[in-house]
Amino acid sequence: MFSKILVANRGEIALRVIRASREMGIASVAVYSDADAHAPHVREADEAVHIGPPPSSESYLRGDRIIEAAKSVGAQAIHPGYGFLSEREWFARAVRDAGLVFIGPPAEAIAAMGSKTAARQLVTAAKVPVVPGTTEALRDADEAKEIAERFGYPVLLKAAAGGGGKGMRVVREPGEMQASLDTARREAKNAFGDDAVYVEKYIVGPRHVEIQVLGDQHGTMLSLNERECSVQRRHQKMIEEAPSVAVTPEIRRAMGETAVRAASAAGYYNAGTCEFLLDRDGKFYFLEMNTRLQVEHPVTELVTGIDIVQWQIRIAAGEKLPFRQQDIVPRGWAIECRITSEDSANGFLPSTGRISYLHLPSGPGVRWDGGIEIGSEIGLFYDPMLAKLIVHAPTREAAIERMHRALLELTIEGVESSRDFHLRVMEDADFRAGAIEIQWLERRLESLTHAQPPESTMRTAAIVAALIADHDRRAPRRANGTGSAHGAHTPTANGDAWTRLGRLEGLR
Ligand code: MV4
Repeated sequence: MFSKILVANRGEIALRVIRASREMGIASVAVYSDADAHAPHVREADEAVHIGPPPSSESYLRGDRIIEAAKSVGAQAIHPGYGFLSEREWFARAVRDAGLVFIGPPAEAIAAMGSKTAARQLVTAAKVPVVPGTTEALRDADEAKEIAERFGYPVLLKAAAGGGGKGMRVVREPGEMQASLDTARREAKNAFGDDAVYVEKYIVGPRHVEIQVLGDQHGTMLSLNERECSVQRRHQKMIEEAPSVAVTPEIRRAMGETAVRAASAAGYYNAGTCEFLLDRDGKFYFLEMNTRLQVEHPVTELVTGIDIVQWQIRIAAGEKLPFRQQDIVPRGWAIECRITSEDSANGFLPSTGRISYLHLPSGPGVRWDGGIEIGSEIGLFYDPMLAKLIVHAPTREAAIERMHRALLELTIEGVESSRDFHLRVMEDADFRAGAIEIQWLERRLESLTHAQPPESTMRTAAIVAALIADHDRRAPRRANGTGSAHGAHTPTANGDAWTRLGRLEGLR
């Protein structure tokens, strides 16, 4: 086993890896930019190395400096977290070439899944269902129309080099084809430097369900079951849960076996995720594989009881997985809310400032994976995700109530956050019924952000208003002559606010 690893990331995920290492008796080394000199991950690690100025292109994306840092402190392995260098084939290769271990999949597997069309071809050969479509880049609009006739409209034009929804265009009839193809090509060229576009049948109203896989270097590849990730906005996930209300035991088994086949076809090991679209008839289609640890891994950890990050480290060190597929027994329900410094009342505009007050939720079944503390400066250099609030409970209903309760306990001052947005979702009838698909949030955004404050805040406001009125009746402000018309009451023995709050129960 390693004695020291370097964590090539920042924020909550750096802390997550540092915690895993410490529990395993492994020393951790943080890296940091000038903007993060006082960040929690720097303090919590056993050592820290400065790697450059605030822009990530000059710090957290500088693979050369990070590898140099690892060598200088005698670390044997590098954990990339997510984002930044986590899915760069060249970095995984450079780490290996420097005589260090990349805590993740082999560079070849990152490459195999990196091109969406190449991945489609690879997994199709392994009998993995993909959305009906082509794998070859389109020549022109006439060819696209010919193919669309075969699958039937609507179809979706996608960037071959793509991912993340860039260069995607829905085409509903042949007359739109030329203009949509031109737009998709232009977007693809801008985003990926490659204007190759291909065509798929457009799946209407699907869910985004993904399978966590975990494989060792000795031929064991396991499915850790699904996560439901349909609550997303502009391809940014906001809420994830495990399991999914739409996944039956039959779908779970079939989807899990499919994900294992897809990963195995790429020569994969370590942790990875296969994304699927699940349609209304229970049919699923492989979309792409994410060759990294994902933000939402904690929901899987909570329902399976498996520490994915610790196993990533053990697998990288060459250990064998000691469990088999039948040992994976999910328990209860987990939900994660991504707490971002975004102003949901103003189009999710990024909010900046200094965290001036922070009260964290706790209690039964509550996990806080955060990267902030009082005094943290939230700027625009990095991702707006401040923390993840994750809950676990026996049932979905109990998990929603628990998340709602935990969000009520959470106070963040100094920047706007997505806390109120999440409260509203937990109070939403569609969400509570599990009636969600990938377009749900964007259709509901108006009512979830621009209406009144969340139900729970309105109740609290009503209680506070009643308390003030009650207080005014008891202690009229005689000094300025604006005392209550009711005049003074005799103070009661139990006149404290909490007792009075109890008597105002009717307002709840
Ligand atoms: C699709 C689709 C419907 N039909 N493909 C979006 C990002 C990229 N990874 C794939 N995406 C989609 N591909 C077909 N044939 C709908 C989406 C899609 C989506 C997928 C997952 C999560 C959120 C999404 C939001 C909009 C569209």
